Amino acid sequence: MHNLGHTRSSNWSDHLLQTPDTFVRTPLPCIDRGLAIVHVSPANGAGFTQYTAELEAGGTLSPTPAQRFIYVLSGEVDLATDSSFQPLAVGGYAYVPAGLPHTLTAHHATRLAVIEKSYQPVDGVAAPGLQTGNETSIPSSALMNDTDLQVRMLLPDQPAFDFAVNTMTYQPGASLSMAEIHVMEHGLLMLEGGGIYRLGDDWNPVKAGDFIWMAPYCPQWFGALGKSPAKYLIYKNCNRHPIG
Ligand code: UGY
Ligand code: MN
Repeated sequence: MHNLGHTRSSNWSDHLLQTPDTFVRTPLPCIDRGLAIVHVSPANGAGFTQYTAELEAGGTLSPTPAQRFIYVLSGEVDLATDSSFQPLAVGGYAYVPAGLPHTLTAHHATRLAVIEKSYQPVDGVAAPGLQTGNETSIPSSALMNDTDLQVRMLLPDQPAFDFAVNTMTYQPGASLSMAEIHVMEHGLLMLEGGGIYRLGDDWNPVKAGDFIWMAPYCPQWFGALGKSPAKYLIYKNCNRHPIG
C-alpha cells in the first residue's frame, strides 16, 4: 500500500526534517563500495555537510579536503593513517583534521554518520590533531541540572575546534528546559526513541532514524515521549566569531 505522497519529511528555509522513507542514496567520489545519504550540505544553505555512509564489507571512505568527524552507527571500521591504526565499533568515533591522509575500511556492512566542514583557523591557536574514542567512555553531565537529560561531549571543549558533536539522552518525559534560538546551526541524527521536536513554528513527531537540520536562529525544543529514552547525535558550530 503506498502512501499517496505523504511523509513526515519537510523542508523549510530554516529547518529540514528528513525521515528514512525519503532517503535517496548516491555514490560519492570518497566512497568505494558504498553509497551516501546526503542529509545536508551547502546546497541547502548549511555551513557543513552531513551524510550517512553505507559501506559494504571491504568498502572504504577516503579523505575530502575538509576536516571530518565520523561516528559508527552500525558495523565496524578500521581507521588507518600513515602512523596509526584504530578499529572503531558501534559508538566509536574519530575526528580527522583537514589534510590528514586516512582510510576507513568496513569489516562488514557498516553505517557511519559523517560530518565534514571547512576548518576555520584562529590566529595563535594550533589546529586540532587526530582524535578517536568511544562514546561509552565519555562521562555524561546533566544539562541545566536536569539529571534526566544527559549530554556527552565527544570532542574536547577547546578553542582549536570550530565544531562540537555531542550525544543527548532524554529519559521518557524529559525535555529541553527552554525553547532555544541561537546563532549556531545543528545537524541532528535521532539514534534511539522519539518525541516531539519543535522546529520553527512546527511541532514534529520524530523517531530513531530521522535526520534534522536547524539553521542559525531556528527556534527549537524537544520533549521525549514513549517508554524508553530518546537519544540523538548533534553537531553544532562553535568557538568562532560570527563574522569570521
Ligand atoms: O547544544 C544545543 O544547542 C542543544 N541544546 N540544542 C538542541 O538540543 N536542539
Ligand atoms: Mn540548540
